[in-house]
Amino acid sequence: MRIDILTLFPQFFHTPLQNAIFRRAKDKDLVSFNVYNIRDYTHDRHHVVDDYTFGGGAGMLLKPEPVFEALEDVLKDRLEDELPIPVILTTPQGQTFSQPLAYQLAQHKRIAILCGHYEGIDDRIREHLVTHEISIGDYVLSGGELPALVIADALVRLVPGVLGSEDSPVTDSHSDGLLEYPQFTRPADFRGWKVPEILLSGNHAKIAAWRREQSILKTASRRPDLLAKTSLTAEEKKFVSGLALPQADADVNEQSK
Ligand code: 6GU
Repeated sequence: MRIDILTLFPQFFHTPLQNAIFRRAKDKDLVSFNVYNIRDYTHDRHHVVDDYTFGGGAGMLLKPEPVFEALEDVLKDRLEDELPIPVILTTPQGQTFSQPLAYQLAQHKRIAILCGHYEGIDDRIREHLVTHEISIGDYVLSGGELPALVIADALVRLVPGVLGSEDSPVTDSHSDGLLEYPQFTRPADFRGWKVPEILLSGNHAKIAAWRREQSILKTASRRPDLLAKTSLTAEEKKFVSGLALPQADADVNEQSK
């Protein structure tokens, strides 16, 4: 996979892209990253990338010319018969990023991410250049660089081979629509807090059943919205409808402690 990032702050990406998951993906030659400075695509002496809003109003907008030129340059070696390359704009007005959207985008060999900035962008960029507008949640950030890294992280870890098989994305929270079950490592008794007995039993069927139940309990108490969208067996549905949720909450919700 190739990820092209267009930004006014290329330095922002240098350290993150050299570490952790990004580094792993690059070292294995599974993903490549290119960061482009939109300012390099201006032609005036002062490299101006923003301008006033027609019709008045506070704040400056990202001008269309450097963004179009940058993206046309980045996409110029696209083969005619290739699928259209998703061009993602990070914006609080976009659709909320999610694991299903991450899976969908991770199917592409290439994507480009345009980091939103200033008070906004000239709407012709959004209308004629961008294919996906994505927000990472209902809060306001100063720029689209962190969202771009968030999106890139979520995609990169889905590229086959980036993660080891032990930490397969299939068991992640959200990948089956449920939150992850609690996990423990040694010691089995830490300061008197014991690991659930069943996990030491060696009975894999029972452990799998316990984990599934814990996932359902946690999702029911913390994210009933997710649970409503998940496919459960008839037996699991009965289990959920029998839950006294405030009590289930006390069992699994660490935040209440
Ligand atoms: Cl993608 N951009 C900005 N500026 N703020 C956000 C966001 C994006 N997603 C959540 N808040």
